[in-house]
Amino acid sequence: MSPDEPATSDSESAPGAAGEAARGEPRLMAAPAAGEPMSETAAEIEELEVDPPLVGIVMGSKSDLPAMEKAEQELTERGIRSETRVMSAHREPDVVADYSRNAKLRGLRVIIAGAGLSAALPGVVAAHTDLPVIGVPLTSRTSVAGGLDALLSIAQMPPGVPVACVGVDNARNAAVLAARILGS
Ligand code: AIR
Repeated sequence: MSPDEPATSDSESAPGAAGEAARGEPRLMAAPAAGEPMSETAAEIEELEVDPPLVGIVMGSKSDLPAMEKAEQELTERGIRSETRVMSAHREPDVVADYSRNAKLRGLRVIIAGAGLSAALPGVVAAHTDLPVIGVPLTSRTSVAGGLDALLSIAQMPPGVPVACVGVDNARNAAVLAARILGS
């Protein structure tokens, strides 16, 4: 087998397997030979098994980082693994959709999403995953009424697609709530 070929139970790559299958006997998976590189899928699975983050912290802009760092700090102090990403529901909708759809498979259990202005991010994340989503309404340079714009955007979700909403700029509370959801 060439190093690029994936390890399969294909009868051509496992001599005798076709005959065994025809006799109703179990077919063995062809394991990669010693020193042979792992298939891409096997490598991905191995990566998943190495203590994956439990909480995803996402935000609409780099300018949100000073406020959202408080969530990461709180989780770290509690010994809860997290990852932090910047992605805008309006500027990069496909990135947000992909991240949210894959979150559960990657081992995430809760997502904290912060955004300012027309803060669609938490709602869009919740539209693509059934993981619990905690929204953090943020103040921004051009906020209206001290962040009321973001607060309403996050809290006023349509029935059936819930987002928990903490106070304006209160990313720390989002982390405390995530810890309670995780039971730790
Ligand atoms: N934002 C970014 N994409 C969609 C929204 N609602 C928010 C960010 C940030 C604000 O717009 O979450 O709070 C301003 O972003 P920026 O990048 O102009 O500083």
